[in-house]
Amino acid sequence: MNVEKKYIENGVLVFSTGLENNLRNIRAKFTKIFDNSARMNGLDPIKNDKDVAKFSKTNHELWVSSYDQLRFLPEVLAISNEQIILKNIKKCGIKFPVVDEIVLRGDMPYDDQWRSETHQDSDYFQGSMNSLIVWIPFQDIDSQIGPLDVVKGSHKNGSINDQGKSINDSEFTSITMKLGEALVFSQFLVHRSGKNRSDDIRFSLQLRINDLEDDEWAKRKFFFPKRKFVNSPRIDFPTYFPF
Ligand SMILES: O=C(O)CCC(=O)C(=O)O
Repeated sequence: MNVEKKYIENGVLVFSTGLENNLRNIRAKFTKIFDNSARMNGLDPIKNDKDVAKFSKTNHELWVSSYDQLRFLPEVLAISNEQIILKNIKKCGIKFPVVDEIVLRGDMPYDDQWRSETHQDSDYFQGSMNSLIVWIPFQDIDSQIGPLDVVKGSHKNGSINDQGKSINDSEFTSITMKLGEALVFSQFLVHRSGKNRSDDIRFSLQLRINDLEDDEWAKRKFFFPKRKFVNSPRIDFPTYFPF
């Protein structure tokens, strides 16, 4: 298989998806989700990022409940099946992709508590050796809104555990991006979140991809750390057919 040289060298690859309009529409829908939830709970309408950020402070629990639904929009789930995404993850060595997890982040302006500090994703995946992440922003990513910071070439050392914490700031490259671009990075790449110092929310999608053709992973019986899930809580709620 011909794996893209740049990806092998850097552990990271940026490509254009042509999905700008789709991503713009999805981002507008995020605001609508918060707006619906606010209005259906007797609160003021939510019209823009500023309102969403305020909502996160004034009604945090309700805000989280909406936030948790963003990634389940059919349009978001469908992104993982876009031909342009499949073509580019193939270029990065994935032969038989499965989506291990879909994460949707909404980093509020100046809200640093949810930033991911320096880490590698391999420790959480434990899947195929060629596992990778497709990172897709829902707006431009400039230095103000907080690019993803990566240490190019760091993937070549495999899992480095605690050594990562001693990596110097000067070794990181901040990846600025335009709406419509996607970033692929190896699960072994050392990276961290940038800080959002803009007035806008930094919405981004992370598709975590494993490869069913990896025989090493197959021999580990497609190890899947999240298999051991907890019993989901049960609550009392009204039960009626709504139509
Ligand atoms: O989007 C970010 O700021 C961090 C994402 C990240 O660390 C990850 O996907 O592993």
